Parts: sequence; C-alpha cells; structure tokens
Amino acid sequence: MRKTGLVLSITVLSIAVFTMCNKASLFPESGYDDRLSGGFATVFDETSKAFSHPVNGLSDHDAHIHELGDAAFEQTFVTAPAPVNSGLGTIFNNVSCISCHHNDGKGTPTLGFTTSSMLLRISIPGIDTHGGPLDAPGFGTQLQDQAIFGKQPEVNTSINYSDKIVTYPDGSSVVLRNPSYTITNSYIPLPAGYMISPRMAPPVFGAGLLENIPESTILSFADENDANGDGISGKPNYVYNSYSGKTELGRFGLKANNPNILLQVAGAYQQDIGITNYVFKNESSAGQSQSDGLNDDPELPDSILNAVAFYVRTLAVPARRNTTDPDVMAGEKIFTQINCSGCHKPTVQTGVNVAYPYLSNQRIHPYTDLLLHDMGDALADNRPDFLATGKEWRTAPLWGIGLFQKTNGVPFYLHDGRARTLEEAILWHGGEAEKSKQQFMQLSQSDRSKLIKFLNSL
Ligand code: HEC
Ligand code: HEC
Ligand SMILES: [Ca+2]
Ligand SMILES: [Ca+2]
Ligand SMILES: [Ca+2]
Repeated sequence: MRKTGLVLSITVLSIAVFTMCNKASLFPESGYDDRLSGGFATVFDETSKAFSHPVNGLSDHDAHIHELGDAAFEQTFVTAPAPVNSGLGTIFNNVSCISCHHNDGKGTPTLGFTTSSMLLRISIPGIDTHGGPLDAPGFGTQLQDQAIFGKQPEVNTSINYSDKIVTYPDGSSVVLRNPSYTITNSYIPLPAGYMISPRMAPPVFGAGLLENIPESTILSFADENDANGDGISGKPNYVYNSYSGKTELGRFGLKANNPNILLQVAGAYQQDIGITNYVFKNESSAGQSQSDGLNDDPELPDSILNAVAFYVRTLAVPARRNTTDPDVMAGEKIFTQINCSGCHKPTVQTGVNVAYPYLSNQRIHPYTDLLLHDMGDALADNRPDFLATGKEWRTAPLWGIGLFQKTNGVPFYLHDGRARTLEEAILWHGGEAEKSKQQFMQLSQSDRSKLIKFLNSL
C-alpha cells in the first residue's frame, strides 16, 4: 500500500505540474518537496553556476531566446563607433549586466571603479509629475561615476566604513561596519539639499516567478495600519511605468521602485551602461555637457532588449540543501517563532500566465512579500522613491541566499552590501523588524547558529 501511495503522489505531482491548472486545493501536502524553492522552476545545482540555469519546460524556440539573452547579458559594451556592442555611455556605471550581477547573483560593495557593481541614486526634495523622485538638475536620478574617453563622469564616488559594535545579552559582541559615501569632482555643483541612495546589485534569478505573483496576493500581505498588532505593516509601492503610461504596483528594485522586468532591464541599459533602447530612447546624458548629440538611434536592437528581459524572466531558482538536517529544521522553526516570516514570506503561489506556463501556478518559497517596510534609522537612505519613504526597503528575497559564497566568492548583504555575514545583516534590522531582531538577540548562541544554518540552506 505504501508503494502505491508513493506512486500515486508522484502521479498527482506530475499532473499538477504539467497541466498547470489550479488544483492547489486538491494537492496533497505530502506531494510537495520543500527543496523546490521555485516550484517547477527549480534547478538542482549548488556550484557557482547555481543561479544561471533556464527554468524547466522551455520550448526549443524559447530556449534559443534564453541563450541569446544569456550572451547579451554577458556582453561588454564599448565606445562608439565599433562594429559590435557599440554605444557605451557617454556616462555609465559599468560596461555589462554580468559585471554588476556576478553569476546572475549580487554585486559587491565597491564604488568609483570601472568594475563597481554599485551605484548611487540621487534626487532633490519634492516629487515629479508622476509621483517619482525629482531629478537633481544636471544629474537626473542616478549618478554615473564613469565616462568614455574625453568625457567627464558626473561625479567621483567612494565609500568609507566606521565600526559599530553590537553586544548580545549573553555578552558576546559583533562589529558591524557603517558606510558613509563621499562624492567629489562633480562636473557641475551638486544642487542644494540633494539626497542619495546607495544600491548594490541584487540577484536576478527567479525574477519571472516574482513577476507572476498575483497583485492580489501581494496586497493581501499588506497591513499598512498594523491591524493585527504585530508591529509589522508592509506597504505596496506604486510606481509610474513610463512605457505603459500608467501607475503600477512596484516589485523590482530595492525599494520596489520598478513595475516589471522589461522596464528594469531597459532602465539598466540606459542608466547603468548608457545604451538607448525602445523603452528609454534618450541617453542618460541628454542635455548635459557629456552628451555626444547622437541621441536618436536605439543603440540596442529591440530583439536584444526583449531577449535579455526573457532571459532574466526565465532564470530558475536553485533548490534548497540540507533540508533534513535537524539544526536546519530547528532553525526554520525559530525563523517563524521570532516572526522573520512576517516579512520574509516563506510560501507564495504564482498566478496563471498563458505566455509563461512554466512560471504559472507554482508554489514557491521566495521569502519575500515584495512590500516596503520601515527598517529603522540605521538602514535609512533618507531618499523617498515613489511611495517608499527614506526608511523603507523592499523585503529582500532570501531564496538562494546560502549559495552566494559559491556564486559571489565573498558575499555581502543588504541594499548597500554593508553586512559581511548573515548575522550582521540581521543585526542591522530595525524599525518594523526591531522586535524580531531583539528576539534574535535573546536567543542562545546555539539557536542563533541554527537560524543561520537554516538561512544557509535556502
Ligand atoms: C552598475 C551596476 C549594474 C548594472 C551594470 C546592471 N545592474 Fe541590474 N541592478 C543594479 C542595482 C543597483 C539594482 C537595484 C536597483 C534599484 O534598487 O533601483 C539592479 C536591479 C536589477 C534587477 C531587479 C532585481 C530585483 O530583485 O529587484 C534586474 C532584473 C536587473 N537589475 C537586471 C539587469 C540587467 C539585465 C542589466 C544589463 C542590461 C543590469 N541589470 C545591469 C545594478 C546594476
Ligand atoms: C519588518 C520586515 C522584516 C522582518 C520582520 C525581517 N526582515 Fe529581514 N529584511 C527585511 C528587509 C526590508 C530587508 C532589506 C533591507 C536592506 O536591504 O537594507 C531584509 C534583509 C534581510 C537579509 C539580507 C538579505 C540579502 O540578500 O541581503 C537577511 C539575511 C534577512 N533579512 C534575514 C532576516 C531574519 C533572519 C529575520 C528574523 C530575525 C528577518 N530578516 C526579519 C525585512 C524584514
Ligand atoms: Ca550610448
Ligand atoms: Ca545621471
Ligand atoms: Ca501587522
């Protein structure tokens, strides 16, 4: 009988996965495997390439587009004119997608070099006509600290750290590093009252699944007035989509300041690399002294922009590891007990999208609600971004977080990479997460390490 049960549950699993219809309520809990962080879109690889695989179930045609996008994601742009990948800058932050999103994962907290995978957003107090950050005159909303030969970068940038010591109730202590940013050599004076927001490149895998979470699900996590009294509110960002001309729910970017993958990718080409495209037709240097006056041509073929967006959308999520380790299982319980799960939602169901059956109706474990949370003064950038205040950040997805050591060598955490360990990342939590952090600090050393072990299994 036991054997029949197993065969039956495998059959049920295959039917549910391959028909992609909404059978969640009929699905036996035993049919799920908690290693499948991305549902059907999960891959089993724990090497440095863990974030770089296509989702399962792509047609030959789609696999081809994914490959084209993969190649384009890695291509280095060069100064115009050139036979291929021409049009870099004139001002930029880096020369390719991969040089910021290392192995489709994160960047590192370096600023001011051609290899830096971090950038500073900028704006002045007030909002633009669409409720977004107000351009810093002559700088836009992003500082480009690199330029092609013969042009001046907007600014030079650098980071310095000072120590901040946190002591646990048990007497042990941890040294955190608190970043500060220096901006020098601006090509024109910076406007009075300018505000900056440091952002390190986040991972890009699993983005297609996040894009397919129904809006109603994300909104159901919101509790803006904290009706349930757990100290956690959670608020959706609504952002202007200049391509559709509409205000839409924000999902991507570290303050959920971008509505979808296409806009995120098109914006990266234009702002981060200096490559115009059909979504963002003007150079980021338009109207500035760095302009080369060649603003009209989309420097990027439409098909390449679409392929790169498709590539990002169809990057799979790596499976969990060590899920049956007793410490990991105990750590998972603690994660829920101290309400880390109040923001880092363990389980979410994607919606149905006929264009992407392999991303549809999947039970996924992203560990995010895609909402904004006040994280306290210590993490604040004090620069609003649409509805996000200067203290609010989007809950970081935690899937794959245990693999950054493989994909990134030395991993760094939080929006600006200030945290060098998962423990440091937790200790920076404040605001709505203060209570959870306090509870973490009250744990015994051994329970704290179980929680970290759990995080490393994701
Ligand atoms: C200079 C470094 C840099 C480069 C180059 C860069 N990115 Fe990013 N990327 C970032 C940063 C920083 C963010 C977060 C932006 C924000 O919060 O507004 C980001 C966010 C993203 C996201 C959203 C991820 C999420 O979870 O919200 C995607 C997708 C993405 N980038 C894709 C790309 C693609 C594709 C390219 C190449 C066309 C690219 N990026 C080039 C730094 C970079
Ligand atoms: C109130 C919501 C909230 C709670 C509660 C919360 N977090 Fe977070 N978490 C966030 C947000 C928002 C970020 C991103 C902050 C940033 O980038 O500055 C984050 C970031 C992280 C990161 C860094 C992720 C990365 O890739 O850089 C880790 C690790 C993390 N949280 C673990 C935890 C753990 C463990 C707990 C429970 C002790 C917890 N969080 C409780 C909202 C929350
Ligand atoms: Ca250009
Ligand atoms: Ca700029
Ligand atoms: Ca609440």
